[in-house]
Amino acid sequence: MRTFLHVSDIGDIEKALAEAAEVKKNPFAWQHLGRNKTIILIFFNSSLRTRLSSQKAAMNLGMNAIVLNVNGDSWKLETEMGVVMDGDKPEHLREAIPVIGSYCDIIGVRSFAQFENREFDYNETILNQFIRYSGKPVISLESATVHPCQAFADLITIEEHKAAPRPKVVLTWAPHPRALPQAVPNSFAEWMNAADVDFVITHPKGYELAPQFAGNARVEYDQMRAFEGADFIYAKNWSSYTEYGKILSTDRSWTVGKRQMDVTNNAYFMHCLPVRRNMIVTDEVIDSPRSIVIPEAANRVVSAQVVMKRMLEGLQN
Ligand code: AN0
Ligand code: CP
Repeated sequence: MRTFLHVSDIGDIEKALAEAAEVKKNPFAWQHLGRNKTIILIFFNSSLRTRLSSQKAAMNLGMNAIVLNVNGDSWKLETEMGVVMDGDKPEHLREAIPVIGSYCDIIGVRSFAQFENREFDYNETILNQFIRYSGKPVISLESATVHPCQAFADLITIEEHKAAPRPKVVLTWAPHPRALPQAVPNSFAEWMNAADVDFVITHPKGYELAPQFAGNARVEYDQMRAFEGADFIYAKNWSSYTEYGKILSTDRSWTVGKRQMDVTNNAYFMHCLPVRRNMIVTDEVIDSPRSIVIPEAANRVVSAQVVMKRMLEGLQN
């Protein structure tokens, strides 16, 4: 595996889930793969889970992990090509990336959507420069349009908790005071469309996801109808794709509470975290025994470890 952005990068889903179960059961069994290998994790944006779970996954594999916070610890990096660098950024990605590549075997990059230009974001301009100029395998740790480590962990969590062979999974938009990226819902939709689940997306009009991610998923604009009989509720805020980066609604009736959960099939509640309580979800729901947000976050180590393991195996050949 040379890149990890899309569900297609993981290949056969059943095989990936079986490998995840194996890695979870025996996390230290592949330490030989990471011996004398280094991963560099680059963060252009904040993180709690991704930076800790990626480091833990690397350690489980016997790898060294180096973390760089671009906006705190290093030179600020220019990302646009062809600009006169007379601003506040003393170094260009074009040099920084091959330099980083020369110090490591695998690179992970977190670089959120910037919301200035949809084409710049949806072309994954920054991540693609890492892929092109580093010469190393690259993992998206949430880039402009995708968060595949999260979606893979979500799929593992659904697999572990499902009671029916083909559960009903509902992705619901929920209100939030700030404009958030579409990366998490994009990847969740992409992975659920590929998995063996009955997948429904619900959101107010204007929050349609990009077609390449929404695929053929059923979209239901009535949240209560979407929730009927659901086995898993996956809440997330995102800003508009069509009116790019805009907040079109702050309707608090979309906050996931007991009213909506009561029409489900005693559904589990999921969220990638960080979550704003009583905006996205009520205390009552997130504190209930059906909330699986903590095991979901714990599975971030497992998904990251499967991805890194496959990349290390690729380096052996
Ligand atoms: C980010 C987002 O919505 O993409 C990260 C989620 C993993 N969330 C916030 O910025 C609050
Ligand atoms: N879910 C997730 O990626 O969390 P962080 O932003 O804390 O890494």
